Formats: sequence, structure tokens, C-alpha cells
Amino acid sequence: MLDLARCKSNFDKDGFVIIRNFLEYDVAQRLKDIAQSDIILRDHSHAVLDSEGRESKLTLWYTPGDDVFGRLSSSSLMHNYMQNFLDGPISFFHAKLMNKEPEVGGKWEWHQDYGYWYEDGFPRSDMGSCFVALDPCSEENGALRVIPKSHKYGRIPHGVTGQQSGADMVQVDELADKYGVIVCDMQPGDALFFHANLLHASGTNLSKQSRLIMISSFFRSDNESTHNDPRYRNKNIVIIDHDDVMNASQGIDSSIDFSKADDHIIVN
Ligand SMILES: O=C(O)CCC(=O)C(=O)O
Repeated sequence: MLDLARCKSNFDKDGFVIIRNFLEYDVAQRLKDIAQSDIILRDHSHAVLDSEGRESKLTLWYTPGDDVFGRLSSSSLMHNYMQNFLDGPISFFHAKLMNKEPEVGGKWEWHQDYGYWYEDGFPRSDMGSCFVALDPCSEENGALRVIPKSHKYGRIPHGVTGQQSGADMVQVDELADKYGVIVCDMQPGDALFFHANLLHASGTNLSKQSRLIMISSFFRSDNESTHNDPRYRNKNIVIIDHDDVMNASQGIDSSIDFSKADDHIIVN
């Protein structure tokens, strides 16, 4: 583990931190191979349209299954970092595979995750995500862009843009002018931890390279949703040793509670 105190101080200051080689390159490659070939994952993938009608593919589940992706969200290393960044015990919220296909992949509009999750009944923004690159991510294929320090500005109003939720662009532009925009270049296996109020977006993928990533999201255990919905409440997850992430069958656990297409489409 890197110097945790330094990572924590960067997370607090900027709202995000990138941990290079969080997974070994060949582990990331194997995860990508499984994500691309597994029929269960493919059957639960949905398209979400951006404001120009381009599609991003999303497969999301609320309970980590007994498979390699479930194990990644249950990794001791991921939990240790996230617990430290969120200042207390955490609970798993959901995980998702996000695929921007070559030449056609859509963008994600500027937003805060808490812009969505406030609507799910989480009282505070003590929440965060870990974005793991399974493909190289660059400006060309739609890497994540962030506005450092924007997490300090509280929840910004969101409206509908395409089938997504988008933050008020006047405030986004003001914060981008003040703090700049960072394009997070990442290699397979790198992980980006970020706060739920960090403004982020990603561009289209018009390149010939796919852009596949996985995101695991967490809330602080004392910040569970007020909604009476088990998907948004504390879950008992068994944490596994980070080195055991790949020690699962290579198939996907078919009993997982995958989300439905309608869960992601934001409408007026
Ligand atoms: O896949 C991406 O580039 C962005 C995803 C994202 O912004 C999110 O899941 O909150």
C-alpha cells in the first residue's frame, strides 16, 4: 500500500487520488477478457444515451457476487483505502462495468455522483467510488475528467441531459475556470478513488480502442439511505485478501441482483 497518509491528504484536498498498478496488468487483462466474453454480463448490459444520442454501455449490480468482479469490490485493499478516505467504516453500494465501444461510445456529462445518490435517499455525501481501468484510458477514448477541489462546494443542482443527470453548467464552468480540468490518463490496473461530490465527466470514444472500466461505489455505514430498499442499506460483505481477487470461478454469479435498464434512464 502506498503512503496512506499522503493519499488521504490528496483525497481530502483534491477530492480524488490515483493509485497506479492497484491491480497487476495481467489481472486487469483477465478481468477484461471475462467482461467481454461472459454471456450473463452481456445480457445485463444497458445503453445510456448522452445529450447527442451516443450510447455508453452499463452493467450494474447491488450485491457483490461470488466471482472475480464481486471479489474486486470486496478486496481488503480497496476497502482500506476507501475507509480511510471516507473517515470511517463503509458499506458496499453497487458496482458497474462501463464500456464505451470504439468509434461510437458516448460521453458522460458533468455531474456529481451525489447528484444521483441524493435522490436515492442518502442523507449526506459521505460516499465514494473506485474506478479501475481495464483498458488504457486517454483523452481519445473517453478518459475520466475531473475538476479538482470541486467536492468542497457541496451538492450542485442537477437536471436531465440525454438519459443522464447533468450538473448546472454555470457552476461547472465557474469551478473549471477556477481549478482547471484534469484528464485522468490511466493504464489497465490503475485505480482512481473519488469523492461523491467531485465534479466529473468523460468524453466520447471515437477512437479505435475500447474503453472498459469498472467502478465500485461505497457509502459510509452511518450514512445509509433513508429509503426502505435493501439495495441502499448496509450489507454484510465478507472482505477478502486483495491477493485473492482472482481466486474465484471465472464465470459470473448468476444470482446477482443486476439492475434493470429503467433504473439508469433519467427522465423529466
Ligand atoms: O464511465 C465514465 O467515464 C464515467 C462514469 C461516471 O461518471 C459515473 O459512473 O459516475
